[in-house]
Amino acid sequence: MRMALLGTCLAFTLGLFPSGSLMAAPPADSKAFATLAKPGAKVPLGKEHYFTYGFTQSPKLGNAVMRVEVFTLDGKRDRTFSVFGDADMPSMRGAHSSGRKPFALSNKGAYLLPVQLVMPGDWEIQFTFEKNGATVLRGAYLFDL
Ligand SMILES: [Cu+2]
Repeated sequence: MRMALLGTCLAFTLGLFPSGSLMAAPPADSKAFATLAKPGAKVPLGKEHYFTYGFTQSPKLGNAVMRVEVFTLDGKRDRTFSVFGDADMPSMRGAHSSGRKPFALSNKGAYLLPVQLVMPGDWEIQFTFEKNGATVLRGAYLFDL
C-alpha cells in the first residue's frame, strides 16, 4: 500500500499524468503583479530606467486616461518599451475587465491608455512593461473610485 502511494506521488512529480485538472498551476511569481508605489512616484524599471504613472485627471465615473512616462536614470524620455494595461474590479473579477490593451505613444512620448471606469468601488490596473519582447516589470495600481 505504501509503495503504491509512493508510486502515485512519484508519477505526479514526474508529470506522468495527462494534463487537465491534475496539472499544477504555473509558478505564482512568474505572473504576479506587485503593488506599485503611488501615482507620481518614480518606479524603478529594470536597471536603467524608471517610470511614473497616473490618471491625466482625477478619475471619476466614466472615461479616464492612464498615462505612463518612461525615463532613463539620467532623466531622458524613453520610448523603447511596450506598455500594456488591464483594468478590472478585484471584488468582481472579470465583470468589467478591459482585457490586456496596449498603451499608445503620444507625440510627446507619453504612453496613454483610455480606461472605462463603469462603476464606483475598488479598481485595479495591471501594468506590463516589455522591452525587446521580454517582460521587464509587472505592477498593479489599486484605487477606490
Ligand atoms: Cu463592478
